[in-house]
Amino acid sequence: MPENPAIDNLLNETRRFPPSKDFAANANVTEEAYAEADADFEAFWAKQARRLTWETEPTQNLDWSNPPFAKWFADGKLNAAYNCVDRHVEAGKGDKVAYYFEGEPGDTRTITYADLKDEISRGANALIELGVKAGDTVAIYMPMIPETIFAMLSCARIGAIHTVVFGGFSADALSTRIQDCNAKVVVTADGGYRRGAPSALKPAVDKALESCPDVHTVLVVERTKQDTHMQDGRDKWWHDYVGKQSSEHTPEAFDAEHPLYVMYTSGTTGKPKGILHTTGGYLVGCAYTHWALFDLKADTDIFWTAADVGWVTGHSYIVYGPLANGTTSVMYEGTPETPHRGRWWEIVQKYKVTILYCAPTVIRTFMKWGEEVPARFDLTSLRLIGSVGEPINPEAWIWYRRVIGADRTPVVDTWWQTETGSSMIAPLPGVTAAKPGSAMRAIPGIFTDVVDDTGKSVPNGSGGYLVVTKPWPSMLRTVYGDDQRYVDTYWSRFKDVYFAGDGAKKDGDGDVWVLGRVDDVMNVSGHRMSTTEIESALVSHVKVAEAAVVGATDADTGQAIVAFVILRGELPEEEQGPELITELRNHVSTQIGPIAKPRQIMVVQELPKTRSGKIMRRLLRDIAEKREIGDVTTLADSTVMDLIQENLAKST
Ligand code: 6R9
Repeated sequence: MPENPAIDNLLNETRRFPPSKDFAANANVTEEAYAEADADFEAFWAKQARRLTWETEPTQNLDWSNPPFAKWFADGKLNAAYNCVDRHVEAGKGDKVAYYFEGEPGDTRTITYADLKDEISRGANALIELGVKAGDTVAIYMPMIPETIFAMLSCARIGAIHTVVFGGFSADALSTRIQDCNAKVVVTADGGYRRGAPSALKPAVDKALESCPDVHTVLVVERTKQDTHMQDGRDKWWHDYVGKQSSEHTPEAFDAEHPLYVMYTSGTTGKPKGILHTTGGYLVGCAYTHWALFDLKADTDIFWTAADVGWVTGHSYIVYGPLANGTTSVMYEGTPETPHRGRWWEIVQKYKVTILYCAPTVIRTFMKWGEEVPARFDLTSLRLIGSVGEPINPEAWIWYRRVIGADRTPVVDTWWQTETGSSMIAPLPGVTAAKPGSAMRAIPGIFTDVVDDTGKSVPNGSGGYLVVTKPWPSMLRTVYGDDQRYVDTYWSRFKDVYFAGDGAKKDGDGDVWVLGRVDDVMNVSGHRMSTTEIESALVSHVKVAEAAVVGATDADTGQAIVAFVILRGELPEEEQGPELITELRNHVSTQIGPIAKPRQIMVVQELPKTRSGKIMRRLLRDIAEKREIGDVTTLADSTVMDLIQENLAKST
């Protein structure tokens, strides 16, 4: 169980925030939805499937004949891009804005649904000309610009599987992912804008492709116009190659279970898992939750998910959910403090954003910057604000509602994962009297529980492991190319239920308080990283013999990476100073990406291990969080902890 002494204080939280009468009276979803879904959850989801336009309407709902491999709506056929774009144009909404794009340097673009249809038709034609076929994979390594979305939907349109690799990841991370999913085409850009300056992407692609001989084409979007090396015969400018294509393309319908995308996420071992989502069920999950949890009024709302498209939150709530629902969204390229700390609030004011969805880590940053910053802007357009990525602590929740939501808007804290595809546990904005810090309860059609070590449901007031007890449409279908890993990771810990890897508590009312990961996956600013991945990077440095990494509670980033390293014996004292620590931090950054840079690295002589050789990270976390050391009885050598502490006392 995750040890989290703060949780008992959390559970004493007594503040309640019901929706206003007005909000409740006009809400999309009422309390009856729970009972309706409980009575027949398959019928409930079959009804939600009617939100989409099917070329062949499904007559089947859930096929669970081969658990844990689910099929949903399997005899239905549809095209995801048609559902996101063409059908809105056909319904006379071609002039409706799909995205207001705001570049970091202040450049803007307005993209209508008709524009989107032309762009993705050209993209589809380009991919076809390059020989990409339904079922092939295309890797997308991009900044936050509209072409990222065009590329994703161009793939979806022809039934190709996209895999978007977060632009902050390193060349190594990119090449591993390209190899794992066997992509032969990569879409990238010269660079993007980050903190007021162009930041190159293409060099990382060039480096990654040194170990990916199967990639025959790289399409390069021109964004920053910086000097860019183009390899003859392999690299093509997007504006030349895609730009010359016809904007006519008729989308073909695919089976509901046709793969839509793979998104890589950290696992407990170093190798990332390729989470596979398929077309019909995934889109149903995104469309329903986007409509229900954000109380979406497609005709009037201006929706903004302030997250990267390279995170699942971007896939589901910048791209697929909002577009399936015909929404107008804002897309912002850069960081919140460029060129000033009020940039987000300026954007809310400028576009009259009505719904904002972001992560607790950035809310905590805004708290640090002070409420006088948002106070300078008109935020009265906001009517609902959401949170995702990690547990939101009550102070941040209250601040978010009071300062950003004018003490008026519902705050919708949504628990979900790359694997779940769409939101699972959240308040219903027009129904729930929300508690700050709790994601509340499973939404209609989703069934979760908190269980003990033996898989038994715990009583209210107790903690345990968070599980999902019934299949759901947007669930992952497998780990790409590794069915066994899918079974082992998610369906083997407990019988017949999905193991989410999170610890949680039920309060006295049965509402859920998510505590965080129970495995060795850390959550830093909403990004998941495995301890093993970072340890491998550290150990790959010539001066490091061994490394152990833990996530320590951090007021800003949720968790922060703290590393313990054992140096190689031959290193003289004078070479073990601050320069070495900086060198190691930078090394991790180039190996994995800046987000993986440890906050702190401590040099130690020994690491605490069990008899079977497993590092006991729990104990290192005690040190990192400056707590009394917990139980050491399962250590192979119980004096190791004393040694580490003596060692650290000397060096600080
Ligand atoms: C969407 C997303 C999933 C992990 C998940 C949990 C944590 C996400 C949360 C939350 C508490 C919330 N998490 N939302 N914890 N409250 N509202 O974040 O996907 O990147 O796969 O991470 O994030 O630990 O298991 P992903």
